[in-house]
Amino acid sequence: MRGQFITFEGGEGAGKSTQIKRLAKRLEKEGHEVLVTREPGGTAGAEAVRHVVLSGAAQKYGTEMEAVLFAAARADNVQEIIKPALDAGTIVLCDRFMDSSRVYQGVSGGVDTDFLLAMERAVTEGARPDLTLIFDLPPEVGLSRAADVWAEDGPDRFEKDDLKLQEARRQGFLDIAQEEPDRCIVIDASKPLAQVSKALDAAIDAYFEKVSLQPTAKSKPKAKTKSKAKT
Ligand code: Z5A
Repeated sequence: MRGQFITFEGGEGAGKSTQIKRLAKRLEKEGHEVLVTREPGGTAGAEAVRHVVLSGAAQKYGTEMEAVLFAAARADNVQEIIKPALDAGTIVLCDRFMDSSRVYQGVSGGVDTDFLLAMERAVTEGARPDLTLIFDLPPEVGLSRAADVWAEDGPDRFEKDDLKLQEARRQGFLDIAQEEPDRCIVIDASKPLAQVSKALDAAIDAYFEKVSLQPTAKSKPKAKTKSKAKT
């Protein structure tokens, strides 16, 4: 049986990485096979592209060029990592995916929608997200959280954009959620960590129930061996 492809989307500092790590641990404990990946990234080639786009080195060539680079990185991640894992029945948790291209390159970058969607279709064939969790919060809150973890390099190419663009991106993700309610669930990411975790767990539980997902026989947690009876 094909695995489940779950993507995490939203603005900067929304808590996606924190929640993916926690959720992966939870699902593994429950006996699921889990694979975590991120975009841009996941493979050596895609990580190289990540460096080029996030450093801002490609910015001077325009947003279309950046869109193609994100799509190239995605193609590699899908072919090398995501699709084989899904074919093996694994739950794939991906930190950002195609909606980030729709929003960052489309909504705030002005790249033509038909061009973006054509690349999206070509690149994601056989690996369309089953569930997308959109972490929503005011951009100024997310940016201030992200600023706490910036290394000495400071903000990346997209974190430097002004608040108006960040607001447009927030709205872009919310619009996708509204257009595709069967795939997307919005999580209020402005809440304290424990509340966000609870909301995410509830969304995952409801989704697994909807698709009748159980741990695979191969990966079911082993029954605990009884401790030796005291004599
Ligand atoms: N991009 C694009 O343009 N087109 C594309 O197609 C794709 C991507 C795929 C990737 O950056 C960039 O590429 C991204 C879009 C663009 N723009 N930027 N920048 P990235 O992967 O380096 O960054 P990110 O995805 O934006 O992640 P992030 O800024 O690291 O945020 P996060 O993963 O959502 O948050 P976090 O690291 O889990 O949490 C941030 C801090 O907040 C951390 O200290 C946490 O402990 C704290 N935190 C987490 N949750 C909470 C709550 N609930 N309360 C308080 N504090 C919290």
